Formats: sequence, C-alpha cells, structure tokens
Amino acid sequence: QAAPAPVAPERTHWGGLRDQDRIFTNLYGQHDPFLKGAEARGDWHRTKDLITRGADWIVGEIKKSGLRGRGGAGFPSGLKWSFMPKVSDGRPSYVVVNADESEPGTCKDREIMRHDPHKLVEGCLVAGTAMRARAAYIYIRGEYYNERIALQQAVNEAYAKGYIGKNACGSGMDFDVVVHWGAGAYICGEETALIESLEGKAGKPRLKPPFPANVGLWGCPTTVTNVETVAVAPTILRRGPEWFSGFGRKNNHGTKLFCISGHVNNPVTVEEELGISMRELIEKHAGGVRGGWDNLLAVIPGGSSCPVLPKTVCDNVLMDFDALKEAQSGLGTAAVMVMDKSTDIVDAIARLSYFYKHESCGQCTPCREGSGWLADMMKRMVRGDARVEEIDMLYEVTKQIEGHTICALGDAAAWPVQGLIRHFRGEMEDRIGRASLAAEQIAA
Ligand code: L3W
Ligand code: SF4
Repeated sequence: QAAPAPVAPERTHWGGLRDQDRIFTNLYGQHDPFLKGAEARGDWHRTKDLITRGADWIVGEIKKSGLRGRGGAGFPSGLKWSFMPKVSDGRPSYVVVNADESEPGTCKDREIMRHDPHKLVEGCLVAGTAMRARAAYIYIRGEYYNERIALQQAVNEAYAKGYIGKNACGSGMDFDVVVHWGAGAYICGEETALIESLEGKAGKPRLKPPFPANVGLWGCPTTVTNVETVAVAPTILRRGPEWFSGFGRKNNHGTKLFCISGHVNNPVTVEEELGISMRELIEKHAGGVRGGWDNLLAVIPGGSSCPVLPKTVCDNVLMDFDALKEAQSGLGTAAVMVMDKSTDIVDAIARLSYFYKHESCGQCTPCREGSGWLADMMKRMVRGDARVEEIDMLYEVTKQIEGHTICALGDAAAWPVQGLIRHFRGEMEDRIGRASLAAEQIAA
C-alpha cells in the first residue's frame, strides 16, 4: 500500500477562531457552570421562541447550517433528525444523547458536561422538539462521576425553573430529560448497543436496518446523537445557520471541539474552526510538539479508530471530515493523539489492537476471532517475532474483518493496523530483520 500524497491545503492559515465565535465559552471552568452562569452566557434566552417555531423550522435551520454529527461518523444532522416520523402511529418518539464517550483519546463531551451542562439540557429540548419527541435520555459513561453530578444538577435546575417538564419554557409542550449511567463498556457507545443497554439488556449491537429512527428504544422511533451535536443546536438557531456555515469549507462547516493529547507541551481541549490545519491546531493551542515539529513521528487525528498518519502527511493536512478521509484516515471524534520520535509506533498500535479485542462484544465471528488474531499477531510484530510475509497476512486479516461485521467496532479494530502497515511497513520489516539476526547470532 503506497502512502497517500499529502493533501494540499486550501487555506493554510485561518487566524484562529475569535472568542466571540466560540460556542463553549466556559470550557475551562472559570465561571459558574450552573443556571446563573449559564443564563449569563445566553443559554435559555427566549428558548420558547425557538421551539414554538416548530419541528420543520428547526430541522431546516440545522440542515442549512451544514452541521454534521460530532460523534465520529459525521452524518448530516438535519437529515438524520428528519428521518423521525412526522405523524405518530401511536408510538412515542425519543431522543437519546450518546454521552458514553469512550473512544480512546476523546474527552470533549466530558468538558461540555462539566463546564457547560445547560447547553446540553437546552439542546435536548431543541433537538427533542425537532424530532417530535416527548423525552430525552442522556446515556452517560459510567466512569464520568463528576460529569454525571454536574449534569443532574443542571437537569434539576431546568426542571425547577420550568424550562423542561410540564409546559416546558411556557411552550405548552411537555418534555422530560432523564440521565442514565452506563457501566463502563466501550461497545455501549455504538448506538444500538446503547439502546439495548438502556432497555436493561447486555450492550450488544443490533443489525441495521432497521435504523433506530424506525425501530429504536422499546421499539419506538429514536434518534441517538452525540453530546456536542445536541449542545451546539441552540446556538446555531440563535445565531443563524449562515453564521455556523460561515466557518470551515464546503461540506465541512462550523466550529468543533478538538482534544489534543500525547507528546505536546500543553494537552488541551479547544474549540476551533473545522478545517484548521493540523500543524496550526497543535502549535497554536497545544504548545507544539515536544521537542519541536521536526520531532513529530505521527498523529492519530480522530480517536483510536482512525488510522495513524506519518509526519509527511501531518505537515499539510487539514482537520476536517473530507480532508482526513482523503488522507486515508478520519476526523472521528477529533481526538488528536500526537506521537513524537520517542514512540514505539508498532507497540502503540498493538495496544489499540488489544483494546479492541478486549471490548469486542463477541457477537460476530470476524470481529470476535479477527480482533483476537490482530492482537496476537501485533504482539509478535512488536518483538519482531514474525516473518516478513506475515505483514501481508496481517493486512489480509484486517480486510476479512472490515465491512463484514454487525457494527463499526470491527472496522475500528482493522483500521489502525492498516494505517500502521501503510505508513510504517519499513519499521515493521526492520524489526523482523533485527530479531532474526539476533536469533541467528544466538544460535551460532
Ligand atoms: C436512517 C439511514 N439513519 C445512517 C444514521 C445511523 C447513525 C448515523 C451514522 O459509527 C463511527 C464509527 C466509529 N436511515 C441511515 C441512518 N443513519 N444511515 O446515521 O451512522 P454510521 O453507520 O455511519 O456510523 P456509526 O455507527 O454511528 C460511528 C467512529 O465513529 N469513531 C468512534 C466513535 C466513538 C465515540 C465516542 O467515544 N464518543 O463516538 C471514531 O472514529 O469507528 O465509524 O446514527 O443510524 N439510511
Ligand atoms: Fe460485537 Fe464486534 Fe460484532 Fe460489533 S463487530 S457486534 S462489537 S462482535
């Protein structure tokens, strides 16, 4: 597999997002995260005027804004919300907020729930209205204890103030918000596993179709959507879809939270314009790569499922859905994991293989068996205890998994290994060469 040509930047310098254009102005917890502070920041300001304009208006505005889902898949949000039934057949409709943030490297939804929980609660009401839902369930990762407490406090405050519950915001509509805790399984972040878990069953993904918009929670129309996607909706409606779509570029609009971790001087979660260059993002907000940009080895740009990119690609790549797809990786959850030259890249990817093997629900054979094979083979690759031809075999195993499983966890197990082979095959071969030389010397 030849390395892809670096993506030519369409704009190399954006000047960065201005403070007044940030949606999450309270990310660093300098101000009161609860009702008083939230109202001072503009949350719950004339929400009644937004929701009484009706479902079709909200969906239309979200479509115009170009918002794409912030949970990893980047599916157009207005379109997804429009899949919900316009006329009820007697079954209630539900909004389910996916707050089971478990993708390694990802910590953006955590920041929202800690520091700006009212944006999410208000977003539930707005998104719920758009989908003609009567209630929202927020499924929060079990390990997020502090976030759960903060979120519950915000929900309680919104009930007490009449923003949600009976006659929400004086709109004549009733709307409930329920916070539900997960129990620490990565697979419950997959939308249908999350629904199963919410129903009290083991979190095992369902086959799609039917999609949740037709058959979801308790067999009712349901949309599962990420925390950030829901939390930005009220601001988009208030400031207008043109304001939001003015950031980024065609098909990749808006502002976005990026979580930057690893070998940088200042790990951070920051809101920036989609399409900022990776280099600018890291240098401007994360204090640069430890030891300088030239010390960069590779970056996983969008959470562990997204294939690793070598420095040659990172030099020019833009941080949005299409540019990263073109670079044979993905924006995913925008969790940017930076690795400098001290990193054992084969070992780093081997750890991810072990993670996916551990988190596989075991329901389908290519993922259950394949993720185990990948983890075992990667362990040998780390030691160089393999034959060079086995690199091709390893790649072949990833191809047997990719696209052949019930849910995306199979693909997520396959892609990091594919990225490693695509860009660091030489390193893998050298390691095998060194190990066999050492074995020959010992034997002699
Ligand atoms: C109705 C259709 N609905 C699609 C809906 C679908 C879903 C959304 C996107 O995977 C990725 C995964 C991880 N009628 C529809 C339809 N929909 N066609 O649209 O669907 P899909 O299948 O493209 O993606 P997905 O299953 O949601 C998510 C990747 O994200 N990821 C990890 C995520 C981890 C987190 C976290 O920790 N917070 O989100 C990172 O890259 O690998 O590829 O709602 O129902 N015809
Ligand atoms: Fe379970 Fe893996 Fe199949 Fe998903 S792909 S249903 S995690 S076995």
